[in-house]
Amino acid sequence: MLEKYSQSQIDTALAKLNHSAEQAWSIQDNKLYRAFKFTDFIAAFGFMTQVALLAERADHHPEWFNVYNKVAISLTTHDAGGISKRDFALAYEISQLI
Ligand code: H2B
Repeated sequence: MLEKYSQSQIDTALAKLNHSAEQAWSIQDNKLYRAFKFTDFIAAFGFMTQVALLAERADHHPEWFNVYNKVAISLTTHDAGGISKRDFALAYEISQLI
């Protein structure tokens, strides 16, 4: 069973994650959240396909929302009842796609 991160662990990991990110990840509703905007639906869906492959490989899956060229991703660890290192690991890999 994975340990949920404390507030100070979240703050530290978030600062590290956002170090080189243009659009920052933030905490929304106790989840690790980031919104992405693409040129069109095909670009957005292509990104989602890449994220799906990462998620399946990690056995860690996003809650997400898509309309046309917008994708919003929320990450949480159900097993831990909060945000864990698995969310930050996937968020980092997602950031690398951009
Ligand atoms: N994804 C996310 N975001 N959180 C989880 O706790 C989680 C998951 N658990 N994907 C995984 C699947 C679990 O249900 C399987 C059995 O490993």
